Amino acid sequence: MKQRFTGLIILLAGCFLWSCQPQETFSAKEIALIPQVQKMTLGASSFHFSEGTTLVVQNTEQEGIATLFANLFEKSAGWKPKIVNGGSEGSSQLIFKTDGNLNEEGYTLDIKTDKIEIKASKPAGFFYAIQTLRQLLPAEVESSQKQDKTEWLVPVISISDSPAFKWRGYMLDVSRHFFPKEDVIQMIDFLAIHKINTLHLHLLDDQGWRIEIKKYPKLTAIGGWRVDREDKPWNSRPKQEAGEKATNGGFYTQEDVKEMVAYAQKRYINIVPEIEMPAHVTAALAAYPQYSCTGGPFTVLPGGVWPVTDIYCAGNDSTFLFLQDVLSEVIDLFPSKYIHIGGDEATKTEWDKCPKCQKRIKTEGLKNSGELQSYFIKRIEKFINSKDRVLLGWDEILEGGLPPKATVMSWRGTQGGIDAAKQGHDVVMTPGQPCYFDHYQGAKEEEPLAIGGFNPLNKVYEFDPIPKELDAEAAKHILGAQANLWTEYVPTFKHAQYMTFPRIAAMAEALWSSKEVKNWDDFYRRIQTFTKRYDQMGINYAKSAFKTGGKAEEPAKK
Ligand code: TNX
Repeated sequence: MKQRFTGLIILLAGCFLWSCQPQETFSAKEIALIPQVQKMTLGASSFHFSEGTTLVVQNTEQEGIATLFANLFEKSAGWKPKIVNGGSEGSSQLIFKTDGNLNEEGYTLDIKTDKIEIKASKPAGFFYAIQTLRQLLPAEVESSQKQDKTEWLVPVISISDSPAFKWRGYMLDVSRHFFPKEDVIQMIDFLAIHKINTLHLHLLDDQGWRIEIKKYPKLTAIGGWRVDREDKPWNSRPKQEAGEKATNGGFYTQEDVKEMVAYAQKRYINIVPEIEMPAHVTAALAAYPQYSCTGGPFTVLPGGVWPVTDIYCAGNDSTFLFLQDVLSEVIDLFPSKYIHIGGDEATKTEWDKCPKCQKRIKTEGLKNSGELQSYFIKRIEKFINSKDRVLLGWDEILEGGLPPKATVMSWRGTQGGIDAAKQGHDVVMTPGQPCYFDHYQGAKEEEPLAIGGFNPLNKVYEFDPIPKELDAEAAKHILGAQANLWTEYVPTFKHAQYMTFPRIAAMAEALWSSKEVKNWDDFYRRIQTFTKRYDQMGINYAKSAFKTGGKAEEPAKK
């Protein structure tokens, strides 16, 4: 009897200890990391995050990363792990250790039952280790409400990881529809968990100028606003009439920009500003018509325009002085090495008629207005280079000869990228198929109105940024790729999320994970688990991908 009693006590004590220190073992199926990591070995048992866990860092950069991680627990767990800078080793610790042998953005993550060690050579690597760790925690960690029933466990696991491509981008068009600072900041959060490291902001177009330029206040006072024709289809919106008030729009103040840039930097995301030229600039010309060939007048367009003929005058030196002033302010605001100058879709009807442009063609010994565009971009490149930055432009900048140090963004298929890489220029691949996220992702009849096209989840996943036409040497010039969300048909931020997720997860894996670890069926399993995180984060993702196995049928042609 006594023996039985002792046995019962031991059993109860055991249960008690068990409930204090859960030792759950994870199965491989429960793990859903996106993008997939390079190498992982899953062990038995788990590490338990609790109020007593400390994050041990060595410097202020690591401290910044640790703080973001600790903050995750604040709302969902109701407590925060402590952070110590330079503390000694003890139990229940997450330890940051610098390891100079690891490459730029790479890291290792080693989870044991009593401690976690992360190693990286640079802060970005630590940030990515933390994103992986975050994805190993229960999805509830992302919740803004207290989760009383959740045990904060992560599996015993050993991971080593680094990205395949260094440009892992996403472009948001904030001109066709304006998304205020708060939306951009939220998007930065959503992108960061996917290890996306570049946010390209398309800051102006015919339908709106979105960045405050102190020297030219009319750019936003006039160029930032258009008449509201949101009730009409994009391509049949009548222009502003005399006396009509422009009420639709908005812009970022320079303070907003600083805030967005700093927020992104803390999440290892570089914001690349795009200042379009010489076309897609009606919003600028509405404010300063003197920089056009005709002198205007112009109004900010409430909808589509084709072809784009109202462009900057290339014969007028004051146009270049204006653009240099604008670029100077932009360069002061954005630390990005790359400054995007657009360069796409300029129809040169006005240049062909303009005496100043014709004079420029003669004096510069150019053949035609095609070469005049090349002159324009090369002249701007000189200025950008003088500020120690690199010019980036859409693939039209190849026409008439590339500026000597330019990087090319290939959007009209892959040919521009192939040609530029063969000429020894760096390239970012954004071919319409499958990188344009304004295209449909499911059967047309079941999706919100989109611009056209068809880029379902599996096509994005299968994307290889390196075109087969390139040999190993030229392939080195492919920096990576980018998903582009043009917003003619995307009027709200909720809708922007719908077009972006889950496709950005597929793009993130196409850019981070090596071919050896990529596997569509496995990704498709993981993304379905991963969306639990989206739910907790409040991301409005397209569920349509899951109705069709991610491989929706081509929408019926009407
Ligand atoms: C082409 S991509 C454009 C944009 C449109 C987009 C719509 C590029 C450089 N120019 O102006 O918004 O197509 O898909």
